[in-house]
Amino acid sequence: MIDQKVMSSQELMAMEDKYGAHNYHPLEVVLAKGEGVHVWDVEGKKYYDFLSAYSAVNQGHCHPRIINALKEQAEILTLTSRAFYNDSLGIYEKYMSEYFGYDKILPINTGVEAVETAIKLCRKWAYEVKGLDTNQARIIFAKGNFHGRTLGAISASMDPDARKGFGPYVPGYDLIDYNDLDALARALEDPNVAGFMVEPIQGEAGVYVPDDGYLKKAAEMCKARNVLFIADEVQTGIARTGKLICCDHEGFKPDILVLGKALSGGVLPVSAVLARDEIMLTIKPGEHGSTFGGNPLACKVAMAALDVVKDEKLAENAERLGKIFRARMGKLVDNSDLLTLVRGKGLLNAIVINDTPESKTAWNICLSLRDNGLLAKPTHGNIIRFAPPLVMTEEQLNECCEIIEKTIYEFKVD
Ligand code: IF1
Repeated sequence: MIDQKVMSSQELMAMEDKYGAHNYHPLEVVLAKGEGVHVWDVEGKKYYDFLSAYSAVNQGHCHPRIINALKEQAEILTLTSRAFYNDSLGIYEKYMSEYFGYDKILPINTGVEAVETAIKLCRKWAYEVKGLDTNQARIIFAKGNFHGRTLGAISASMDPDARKGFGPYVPGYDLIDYNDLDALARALEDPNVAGFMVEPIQGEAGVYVPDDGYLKKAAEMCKARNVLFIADEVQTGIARTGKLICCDHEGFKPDILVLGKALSGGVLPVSAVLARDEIMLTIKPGEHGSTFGGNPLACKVAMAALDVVKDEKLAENAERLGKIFRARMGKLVDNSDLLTLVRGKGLLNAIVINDTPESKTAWNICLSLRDNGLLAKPTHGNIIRFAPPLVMTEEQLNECCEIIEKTIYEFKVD
């Protein structure tokens, strides 16, 4: 066993570089502890976490109620596989069905597995209920999407980094412009279209918020064509945007709802697909699953994580603090040549830097933010995403705004 206490950040980063695959380029900070809205690095420096593990830690780091649920269940039963029943799964499924208002849930692990599940479910429904000919089903995706890293997900991607060198890709996909109802109408003319999968806000694309009413209208257009509207709420779901799920802002329910990340408060990979019986019951025993999906530990952790969301009114807090944050960042945009705009919903926000996507400006601003005690990460070159844990107080948010303002005002472009 290596004694971690004597290792510096530099040594730990060098170790990752030498022994780990180079599929990431992290910001240079080595985290060793988290609590609520804060994380600490190996040297003991404290930071505000403005990424929240890409919105998996909405409930804050190491939330005591979630960690208690983890500890309690970990000593009793962790995994049985789905070869047998277990005493937590049914309780969790009922809880999820009532919490989100769907007939059924299919429990799985990572976000992208839930995305894959939704795609398979949509195809199965297309053949068994909609009545399409074998292998003819098509699914529409929006350009700029991010749905994960499997072949099924990257086949829908246009991002060369995510895609290039990994072909051949999964067929049966159509891509249309995001936030473009005319493009959707044209794509829906193909009678073989079975589903439209979309993020209610495109996270990776740079927190791109569509026009008010776009999602609801898109869902109505799908319904009129007997096409399933599939919402990938892996990032936008679980209170992040100021409502339980982002589609709630427009008061409609997707046919298939895909959830992940904060379903466990960032404690374990827990994801889920929710749908009504007509869709969910098209998948029969043996046709889909995973060893860990629906394990008792995940079930107990997820229920605790969702209890926290309700009891601590995290959606309401995200809605309220998000407005304060955007108002304050809006003023900063007006007063600084370095920024062009702020956008977002709830506590999923981004600022756009007044520079080319190829420039290092956003990255360098994130390094300065880090030095000033706040961690955020650029996305798509010149955009910085701001997504703190939703347990933040107004006082803490104001302190964070001061850090961001100070950093921007003092920043010198190379
Ligand atoms: C990485 C981004 C966030 C997602 C949506 C499915 C998944 C994700 C809408 C898959 C995952 C992640 C994964 C992470 C980077 C990240 C990300 F920057 F790429 F866009 F969050 F903003 N649907 N998003 O956002 O979920 O299988 O990862 O659990 O390092 O790839 P997963």
